[in-house]
Amino acid sequence: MFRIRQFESRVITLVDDNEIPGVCHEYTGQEAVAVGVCSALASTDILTSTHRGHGHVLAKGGDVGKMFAELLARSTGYNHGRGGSMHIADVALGIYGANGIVGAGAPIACGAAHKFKVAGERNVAVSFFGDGAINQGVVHEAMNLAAVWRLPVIFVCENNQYAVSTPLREVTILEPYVRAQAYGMPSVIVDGMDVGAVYEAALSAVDRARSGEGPTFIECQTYRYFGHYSGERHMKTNYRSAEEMERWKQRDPIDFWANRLVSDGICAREDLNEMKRQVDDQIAAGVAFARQSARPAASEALNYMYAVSYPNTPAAGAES
Ligand SMILES: Cc1ncc(C[n+]2csc(CCOP(=O)(O)OP(=O)(O)O)c2C)c(N)n1
Ligand SMILES: [Mg+2]
Repeated sequence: MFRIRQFESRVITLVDDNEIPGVCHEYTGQEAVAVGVCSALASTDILTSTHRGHGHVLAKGGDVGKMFAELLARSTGYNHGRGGSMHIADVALGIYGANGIVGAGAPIACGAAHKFKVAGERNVAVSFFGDGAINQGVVHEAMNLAAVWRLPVIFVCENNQYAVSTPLREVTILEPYVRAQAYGMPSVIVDGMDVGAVYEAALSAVDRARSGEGPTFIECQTYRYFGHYSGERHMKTNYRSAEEMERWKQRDPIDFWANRLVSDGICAREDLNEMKRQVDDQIAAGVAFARQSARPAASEALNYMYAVSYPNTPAAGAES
């Protein structure tokens, strides 16, 4: 969780300094969701992510250096510098892509889960999406099919209360987890600021999916500390009150668990501080790696545009 927190803090300064082209959607505040869910997964399980995807990638084992390199548009990045923040993927790690299209990860997760089922592989697919995505038709199509086909999918709705500046309650009848019940799958709501609660819910969903019982829906109540995207900090918005933001920060997922680990005698404060120092070193090394990596050459702009290695697809001869 602290690695995600520090990664995003560094992203903010790199965007402001124009080292990261474009914008990013920071995950700060929501760390317990990605970490709680991914801690319940095996390395062979997969996830689909969102426009706010850095936390999911890091929690599934993403490399800090390759992520910064992607954000800084370098050839050493996850997508060779072509994708940026909203397209980071690493199939080997089971990260089937961040995605700029709201809700688009849900059918992709179902497709992966269907493959697992057909191939007799006991893997699980997780689809992360926001509260805004619960009004996308494709998410409902995905939930229906996952239930009918009993696919090993976990739908994780990160309810951070807003889609851009629109409060969930203004555009959504019933809470997301209640809607999912209509598809005949177990559906729970958990405290998304408590990594333990998220982990417990994810663990039982994973058990269920792995044993062939089908999908589960988990709504995580959470909050993003910053704006919808990095540019919002320079805008005068007032859709969230200072009191509301402060109330959520009082329940900070990292502080809460750090205090709990220390008070339960599981680790000493000094151990946590040492862990934080190590994370800060990783972040600094990751940025240095990105900065010293080359940018793609203009002559290579068309590389990686088309896949030529898909089974039964004749190789086109050009580089994939
Ligand atoms: C299909 C589609 N519609 C609209 C958008 C524009 N858009 C990008 S993010 C976003 C809000 C998403 O809200 P939510 O799903 O709650 O995720 P959060 O940003 O809160 O993490 C919208 C409307 C989009 N990218 N894709
Ligand atoms: Mg939201």
